[in-house]
Amino acid sequence: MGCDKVNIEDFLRDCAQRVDQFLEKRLPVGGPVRLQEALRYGVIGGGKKLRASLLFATCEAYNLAQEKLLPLAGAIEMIHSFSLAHDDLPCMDNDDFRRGKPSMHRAFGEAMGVLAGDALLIEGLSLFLTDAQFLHTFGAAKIIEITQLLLAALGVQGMVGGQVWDLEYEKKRVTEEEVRKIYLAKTARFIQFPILSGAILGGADQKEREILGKFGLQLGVCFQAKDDILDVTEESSTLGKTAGKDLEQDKATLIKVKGLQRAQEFMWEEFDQAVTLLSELERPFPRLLAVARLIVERSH
Ligand code: GRG
Repeated sequence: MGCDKVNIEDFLRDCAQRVDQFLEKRLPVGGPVRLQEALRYGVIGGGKKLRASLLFATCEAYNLAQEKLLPLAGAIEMIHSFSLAHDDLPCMDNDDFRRGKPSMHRAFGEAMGVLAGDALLIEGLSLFLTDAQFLHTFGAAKIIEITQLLLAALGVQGMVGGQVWDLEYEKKRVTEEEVRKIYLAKTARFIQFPILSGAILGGADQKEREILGKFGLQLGVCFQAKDDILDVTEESSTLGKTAGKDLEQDKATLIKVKGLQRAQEFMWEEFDQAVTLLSELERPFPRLLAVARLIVERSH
């Protein structure tokens, strides 16, 4: 299947629409109305839905229909949106804008920013773990395995630990190795998750898991490098969030260590290595490669 730029942009748009439609039906009802509104605000109709698209793209290589994956795709986007709601809080990166609109705590107040984030995480986990059809399709063993992978990607050696380092390294001298350590924990393990969990659900063998796992981490490093590059090269209006924050807060980024041009070269070298890794596999992953390329070529 050809995956040119036009194709892949259509693919991403379709994925985002499908996940949004699913979440419209499946976000929790009951409980405080204001909380329900905050959950919708946090996850529906905004964001690129790149992580859900990585899941669908990987699973396409295993002939797994998107329909069957929606509970996991929705969960991934809810959990991602939770991390953004908390990341924007005044006690974290203190950002007023996200996805072209006021960030969660600016729209709903700080307490709700915390609580809606909590609910997005918990209800996100619940979305796929309590879905009878999903459990029946993939079986308990695979679902326990991907849940363990997800928890590891989010925990002390994953996103939470990475966020702690991100805050600790503000305004400090930092090396390339330290930046890589932060990128891997804060971002890359959760970019790896949709790829590796998709492979597990698809029945990948050991070699495929190993290579897709390495590919996912390298792509995750590229993703964060690109995010940091965009922070200095694009306008807030293009990004939908406040540009130039990394410099303002003196964050530990590759650009701080290497400068813009060498950071860009580094990202492309990492990307080329990731593509080479995939070429070691007999099974082709054209859609995954196309989404990966879009991640490094995107403008927001
Ligand atoms: C308790 C698991 C847990 C986490 C809390 C707040 C926090 C700790 C971690 C923050 C992690 C974070 C926000 C990392 C940055 C990753 C990043 C560059 C996100 C932007 O992703 P895009 O561009 O956003 O895919 P859209 O808006 O398109 O969805």
